[in-house]
Amino acid sequence: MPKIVAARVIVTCPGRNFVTLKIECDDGTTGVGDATLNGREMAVASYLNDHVIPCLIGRDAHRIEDIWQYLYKGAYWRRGPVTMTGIAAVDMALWDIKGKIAGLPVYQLLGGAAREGVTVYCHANGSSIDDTISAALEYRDKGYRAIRIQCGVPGLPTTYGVSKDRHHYEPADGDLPSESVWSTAKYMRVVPQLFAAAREALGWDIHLLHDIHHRLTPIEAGRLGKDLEPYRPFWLEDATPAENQDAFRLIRQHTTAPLAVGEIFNSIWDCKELIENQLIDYIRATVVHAGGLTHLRRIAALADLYQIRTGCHGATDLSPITMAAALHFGLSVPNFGIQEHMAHTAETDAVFPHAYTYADGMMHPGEAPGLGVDIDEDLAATHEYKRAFLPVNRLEDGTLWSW
Ligand code: CS2
Ligand code: MG
Repeated sequence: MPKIVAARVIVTCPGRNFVTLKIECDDGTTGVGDATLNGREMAVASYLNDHVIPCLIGRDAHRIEDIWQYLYKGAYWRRGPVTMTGIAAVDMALWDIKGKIAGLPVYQLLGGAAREGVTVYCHANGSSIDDTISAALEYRDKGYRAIRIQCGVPGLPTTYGVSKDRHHYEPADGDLPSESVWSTAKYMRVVPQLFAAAREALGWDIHLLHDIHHRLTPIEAGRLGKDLEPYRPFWLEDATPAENQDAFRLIRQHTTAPLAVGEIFNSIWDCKELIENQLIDYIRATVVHAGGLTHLRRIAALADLYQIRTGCHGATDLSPITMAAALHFGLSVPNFGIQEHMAHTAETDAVFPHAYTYADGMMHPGEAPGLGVDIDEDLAATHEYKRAFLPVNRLEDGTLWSW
């Protein structure tokens, strides 16, 4: 059996922070896992270094499920983003090791390919509707069949999802949280105009997605869903904060616009009611924040009973290791919906050499044994950690609001 003999946490910042766990076995096999939690990176690094790694040494790396249960139940203080991101990193690294020893890409261990490739969606954004549409046309010409559209809101200096450099959107932008201003009324006026312009320019064969990013109340989300129905959105994401899962019942009563939620969920308990009551259409929980491949498969299996499909989070603050693991998952899971793909920068890709590829609106994890991704530790060491926070958001009267 491959015995775990060492594990280390690598923090690097090729333009943005990433936390990586590397596990080593007595036969020399290594595995990597993403442990990045945007804006709280060092909490996970400490959780792994101080509370997880000491418990891994000497264990059988093949016993993925037993180690998962040990780290979940053994912590006593169950769940939460830091704990579940730490467990996810261990889980990804152990699946990587198992695949390497078996000489198989991880998707083969998960049941083999259930489709030819993983359909992905990209992000088109702009400070104006015209800018957003021209970005979307560029992505369509690159073969994307699904495009998320986000535009600036007239009267607001900045807004979520609109980046300064058009292609790489990095929300963690300051040594302390920056502050942005929000107006639901101004936002609700511009989004239907954005969708009308997008349908005009792109036609009906492109899926259009939109991220509300937790900012509406349930009834406002119902209103926006109704306003957008004529434009057939593929999904409205994070329509309202989801701590109260039952709130989605209110949205459902007013609109048939498909709903996606879950990028900030860290366990099946965050979405059990949403799934069992069919209050959503896509579950966005992701490998790195929801306990790894082992737990994400459980969430997907429950969702499948209710005809809910996966739509995993895939922003640039999830490292290429998560991208790789998500593609192995997305290639094999029966109720796959769509995978988010925000391309990393060349600087990041250099630190994380990987086998996954993009072509014609789809991605594939490749055939390399394991996850097909690694970390160049020498290069990683040249990019020092730089504290960065996600912004906070306030209404125009100063009320603290969801970012
Ligand atoms: C967004 C993310 O990609 C998305 O759907 O919600 O960009 C999110 O804002 C970041 O991952 C937060 O770190
Ligand atoms: Mg989102």
